[in-house]
Amino acid sequence: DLVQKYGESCITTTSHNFQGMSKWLTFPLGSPNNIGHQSSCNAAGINARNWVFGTGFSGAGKLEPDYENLRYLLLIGRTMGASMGALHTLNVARAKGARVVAIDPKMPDITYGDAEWVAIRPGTDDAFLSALINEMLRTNTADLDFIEKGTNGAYLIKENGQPLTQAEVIQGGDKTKYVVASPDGRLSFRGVLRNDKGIPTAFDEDSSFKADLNMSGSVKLADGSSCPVKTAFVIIKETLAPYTPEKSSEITGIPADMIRRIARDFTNLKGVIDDGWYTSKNGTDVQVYRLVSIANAFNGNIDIPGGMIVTAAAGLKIPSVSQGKGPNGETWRMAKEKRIDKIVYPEASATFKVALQAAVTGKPYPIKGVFFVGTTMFHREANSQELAEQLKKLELCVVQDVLPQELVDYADYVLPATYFMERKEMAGVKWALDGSIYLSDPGLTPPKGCEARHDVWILLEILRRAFPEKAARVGYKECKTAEEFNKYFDAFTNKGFNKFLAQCESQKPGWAAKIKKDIETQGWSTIKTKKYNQYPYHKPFGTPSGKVEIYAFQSFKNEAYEKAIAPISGYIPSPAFTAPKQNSNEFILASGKNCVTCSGLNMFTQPTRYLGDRTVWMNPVDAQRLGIKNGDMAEIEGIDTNYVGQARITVTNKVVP
Ligand SMILES: Nc1nc2c(c(=O)[nH]1)N[C@H]1C(S)=C(S)[C@@H](COP(=O)(O)OP(=O)(O)OC[C@H]3O[C@@H](n4cnc5c(=O)[nH]c(N)nc54)[C@H](O)[C@@H]3O)O[C@H]1N2
Ligand SMILES: Nc1nc2c(c(=O)[nH]1)N[C@H]1C(S)=C(S)[C@@H](COP(=O)(O)OP(=O)(O)OC[C@H]3O[C@@H](n4cnc5c(=O)[nH]c(N)nc54)[C@H](O)[C@@H]3O)O[C@H]1N2
Ligand SMILES: [Mo]
Repeated sequence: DLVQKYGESCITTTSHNFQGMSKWLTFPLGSPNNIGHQSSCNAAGINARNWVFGTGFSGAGKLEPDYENLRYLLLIGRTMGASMGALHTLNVARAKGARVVAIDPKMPDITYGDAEWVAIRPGTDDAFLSALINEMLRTNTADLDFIEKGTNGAYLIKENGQPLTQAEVIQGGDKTKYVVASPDGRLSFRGVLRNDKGIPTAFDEDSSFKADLNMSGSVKLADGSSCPVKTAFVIIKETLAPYTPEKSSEITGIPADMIRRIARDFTNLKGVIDDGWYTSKNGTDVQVYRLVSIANAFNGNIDIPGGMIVTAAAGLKIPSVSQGKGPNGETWRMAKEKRIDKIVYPEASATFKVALQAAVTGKPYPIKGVFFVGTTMFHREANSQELAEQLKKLELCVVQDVLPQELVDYADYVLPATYFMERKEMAGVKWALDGSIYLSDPGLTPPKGCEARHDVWILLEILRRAFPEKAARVGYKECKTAEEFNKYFDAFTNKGFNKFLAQCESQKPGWAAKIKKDIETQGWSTIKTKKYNQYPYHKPFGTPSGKVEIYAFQSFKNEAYEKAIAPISGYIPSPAFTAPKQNSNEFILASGKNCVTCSGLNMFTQPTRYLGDRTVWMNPVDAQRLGIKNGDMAEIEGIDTNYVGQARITVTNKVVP
């Protein structure tokens, strides 16, 4: 009924990491609105990597610290308490003596052991990073060779902030080639070669040309006029110059000597700063993660052992559904609307909030129905009151989960899904150095009489009952039993795997049998071993220049972007919340996860009710001033949200004043 009245796009799906399943409803229906959870998770990191490393290098796990081989790791708003294997990998390096330093407003679990906790005021990480980079320059420990060759630091920038191109310097020159100068004033041009799909394949430059990082002067243009220029490196130096360790200390609360010591250790040990995962919601997180990447580039540790590396991918592809394309080569026309969040936040990977706002306001277009496929929402969104009001406005609210949770109270329909241990899944291994594939076998089958069904089966069956012709877009016909459905769905996995095996076999006879045996005996097989020193030494990144863009050329792809995401900037006071008044009862509530408390992964929530620390931590300095004792209950009100709640207070030095 809703589709008939308002069109396909009024139906939305969202999930925490199950977009791969929820899209089996939205896309064949014709709605573009399969919108993930990223804005509440790692969207800022994705965006920052996109700005510095470009298309193809921004996604989760594509760039990673070389946890196993690093010597020094700086964690900024990252705890490694995540149960995803990375901590175990890091522990290999720690056993060999690697040092770990966590910059965090509260003491993260990892620092209860031999890792160091450096306390920072929330929302000031960009001031810390600016000082770190500045200090590397002052002590002459930045890797200038890498900056000259591997980044766009030597590229000449005009007074309007935009890069000078070859087209401006010579008649008939190339608009996509940038200009560098030698210390004696000779010019050279740097660009990338692209294949017919537009994917960069190699650099187009004179590799023997040594560019001057500190050039500041003027260049004669093709029309005979003279153009004042500076290198990107000079602009970065000037932008970050005000952030001395002393200045940064005032903003961050980290002692100046400690900033100097961290800078020294970071460069001496050729350390790496983690490029994060969950991002604090300070409204400056893109900026912070860009500075993280810039600092890593200044340390010259890109794609080398122990640095920030590009992970290898196995290249397994399982036929699936995408916008207007089915798994068997089917095609159809999608609704004309754009994905709703992309209208409001075009650069962000996914901002589901826009859909819920549209359920209330009807703008940019009305959203009437949501299928929540494996997401708790009340964990995900900070403002529960606002969320509850938005949920009440939905005409159709469907919750598909393996456990009951708060969202269920707002649902018109609650649909029980099976768990990953009950279904077959084959995919590439994420968050790992080497490119591997794994098979997750259905180790369990739902007991007789159990109503739970495979997520995709539920979704396709709903689609079929409403629009059989749309279900046919993905070759789906009624499946009455789990066996019938598995036969339909697992065929895609088998097809993708067989094609993959054939490709491997053609490269190396006997390889297919080995992969099959690996999968059978251990559940996984490594296909591609990580090769170091590739990007950007031989292969370009996905940026306009192909280099690590320490000065973002993508800021100029749209006029509005230039102001929103400057090519380089230092400390920006948090625009996300009202700053607390000094020595008042106002404070910043910083949040995140640890080994026993969690926001994500509801499965852990029931036990954490009893095991986890659910109190608000407060520094003794504040507690004394406010007359609060350890264990007191307090009423807490959001200055910006007006949300009021009760919480028990733990008075502890494990959190900054
Ligand atoms: N046990 C457990 N493991 C999980 C999850 C879970 O819920 N429980 N969830 C999984 C998911 S979805 C994710 S995204 C990953 C996330 O894993 P991580 O990226 O490691 O993130 P968190 O563990 O949330 O840690 C965030 C830290 O940022 C700090 N912080 C808050 N504000 C600021 C600030 O302004 N500056 C600085 N420097 N620090 C700040 C918080 O105090 C907190 O310690 O974990 C995954 N693994
Ligand atoms: N204050 C604060 N808020 C945060 C965070 C924080 O650190 N602090 N972290 C943020 C982060 S990083 C994230 S990722 C979000 C996560 O928040 P949500 O997106 O709400 O994700 P989860 O709480 O992991 O909920 C996942 C749901 O999927 C269900 N599920 C598990 N397996 C399946 C399955 O196979 N099928 C189906 N249909 N359901 C399944 C689980 O039972 C669970 O209810 O929270 C964010 N919110
Ligand atoms: Mo997350």
